[in-house]
Amino acid sequence: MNLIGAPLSPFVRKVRVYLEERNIPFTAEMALPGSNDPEFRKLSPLGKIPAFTDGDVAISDSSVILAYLEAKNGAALVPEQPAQLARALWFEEYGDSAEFDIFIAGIFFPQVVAPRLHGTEPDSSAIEKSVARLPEVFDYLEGEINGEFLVADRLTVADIGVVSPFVNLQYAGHQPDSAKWPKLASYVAGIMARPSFRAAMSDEAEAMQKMAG
Ligand SMILES: N[C@@H](CCC(=O)N[C@@H](CS)C(=O)NCC(=O)O)C(=O)O
Repeated sequence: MNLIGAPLSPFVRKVRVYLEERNIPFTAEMALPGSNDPEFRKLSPLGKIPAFTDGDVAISDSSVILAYLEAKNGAALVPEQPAQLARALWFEEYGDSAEFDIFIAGIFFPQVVAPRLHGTEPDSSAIEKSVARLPEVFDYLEGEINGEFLVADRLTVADIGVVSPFVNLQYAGHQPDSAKWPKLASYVAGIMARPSFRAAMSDEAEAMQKMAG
C-alpha cells in the first residue's frame, strides 16, 4: 500500500493515523497538492492529496480510502450499529469540511504555508476573521464531547477526522483554551497523545520546521 501526498495535509494525516492504528504496513511517497504530474493525475484526477494505491486499486479521497480499508481488513474504526455509524461518519465529515475551512484554509494555509510558498506577508485581516470563527467550532464540539472518544466509547474515524485538523491549528499557534472548553481541550490532547498521532507528527516535524523557515 502506498500513501501519496505531503506530510502536513490533514487528509494525508488522517489516512496515516488510520494505518498506524490498525498496524497496516505502508510506504509513503511525496506529492504536492495540485501537482500536474501525469502519473499523479492518473491516481488523483482532481489533483488532491492523498492519493493511495493498493496493487491495482487507486483511490484519491481520504474518507474513501478509510472506507476501503475497513472493507478490506474488517470493520474496526467505523461502528456497525447504524446510529453510531452515522455519528462517526458525520464527525469525520465535519473535520474534513467545517474544520478544514476554518483551521486550514482560513488560518494554517495563509499564515504558515502561503508566505513560505509565495514569499509574501500573511494576510492578517483575513486570518483574524477565521480566528474569530474558532469559538463556533469549539462550542459545537464541547457540546458533543463526553469523555475520551466521540462515539461508542472507543476510537473511531470520528476522532481521527476531528483531531487531524487540530494538529494544523496547533502548528499555527492556536488551541482550545481549557478554561473555556475543558472537555474539548482534554479530548484533543488525549487523541493527539496516541502513538499513531505522535508518529505522524514526528514524521511531519522536519516539514514543519522548513515551513516555519
Ligand atoms: N476530500 C478530499 C480532500 C483532499 C484535499 O482537499 N486535499 C488538499 C490538500 S490538504 C489538496 O490536495 N488541495 C489541492 C487542490 O485542491 O488542488 C479528501 O478527503 O482526501
